[in-house]
Amino acid sequence: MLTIDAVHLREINMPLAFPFETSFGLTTTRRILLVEIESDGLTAWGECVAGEHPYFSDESIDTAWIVTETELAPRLVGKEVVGGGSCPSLFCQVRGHRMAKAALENAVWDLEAQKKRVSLANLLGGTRKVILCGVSIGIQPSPTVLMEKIAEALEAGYQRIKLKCKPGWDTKIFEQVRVRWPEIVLSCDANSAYRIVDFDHIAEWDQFKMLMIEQPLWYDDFYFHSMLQKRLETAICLDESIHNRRDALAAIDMESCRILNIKVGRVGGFSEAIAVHNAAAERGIPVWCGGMLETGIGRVHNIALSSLQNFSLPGDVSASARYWAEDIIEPEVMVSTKGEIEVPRGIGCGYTVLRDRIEALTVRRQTLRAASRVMV
Ligand code: OSB
Ligand code: MG
Repeated sequence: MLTIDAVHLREINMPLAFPFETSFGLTTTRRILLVEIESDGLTAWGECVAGEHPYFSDESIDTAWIVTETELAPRLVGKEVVGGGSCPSLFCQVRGHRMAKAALENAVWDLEAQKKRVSLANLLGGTRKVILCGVSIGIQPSPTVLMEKIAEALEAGYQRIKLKCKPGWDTKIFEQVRVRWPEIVLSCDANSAYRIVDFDHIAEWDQFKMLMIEQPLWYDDFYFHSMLQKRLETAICLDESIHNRRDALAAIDMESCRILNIKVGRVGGFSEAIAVHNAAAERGIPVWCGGMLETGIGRVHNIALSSLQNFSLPGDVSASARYWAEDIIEPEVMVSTKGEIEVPRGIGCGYTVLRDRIEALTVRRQTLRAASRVMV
């Protein structure tokens, strides 16, 4: 059993090493909610992947902060829990707010791994020794800059290139990339930038033999994706639409997609991420681990998750240096020249969290402690 003695919330501000542009906007600096949970002298961290604005999902760092402070952390402090798997039932009265829930749940899994003296990957049921890495390349100021970014990533060894796209930054770009690199594993991610009138336009992309087209239509849609999938040779991959195992089952059953992107924050924590993974595995649907421009804390949790067997396609989990001048963990996440990250075998998440660096980046904080402990 784990006794949850305290939950600490903090917001850190960190500039990205390179601005990141998607069809829904440009990110240059990240405001990030970190949670730290104390239990019997052990401590573990979690990262909330909600953005500054509710553009990717309906959560933002500010909604996550208030829900964590007023609803979620009070359901955890002072409790005795078996482990990370206990969190969904503690939190289930609160609807939605999955990214806020995931930050806490994932930290509890990390605590459980430390307590049992096993690696987090092991505790989650992971068997892979290395994970397969791709990159997600944002919309760039010009095609020339994009081509340089792709060349760099390929030279570094990344196994798959994903291009962010939107109307006006799509067919012509894919064409140029394919002329220069006819054979690379290529995909694109529209973050919901297209509509039914664009079906013919999207169908033209079959010629580029991409591994997948990620979330081309509405962020909450299954039905029209299934209509589009019928028109395409290329697989559709859903990201935004999938919030839980039932969504995955519906999407697979309706043939809305042939591949799933799993983001642990988007589905509310490791328990649901494993459930989505297993549902997909049982139905022969490959999955890969998405990214949300995480710091090292969220990144190492993504590495542990990606060690599950059905994460058979390269994910968006890449080296720390692609995001940060200095990460907040040690060592930084490194990718081999084969485009792989080694799954740490050490106890817990297998990396050291750099508290001093986090301290220097902190702009607000809050501690919730079990009432009975405050009095002694
Ligand atoms: O749709 O996968 C996405 C980043 C922020 C929000 C949504 C997405 C992304 C990425 C970047 O594609 C993935 C990463 O490198 O962390
Ligand atoms: Mg995506």
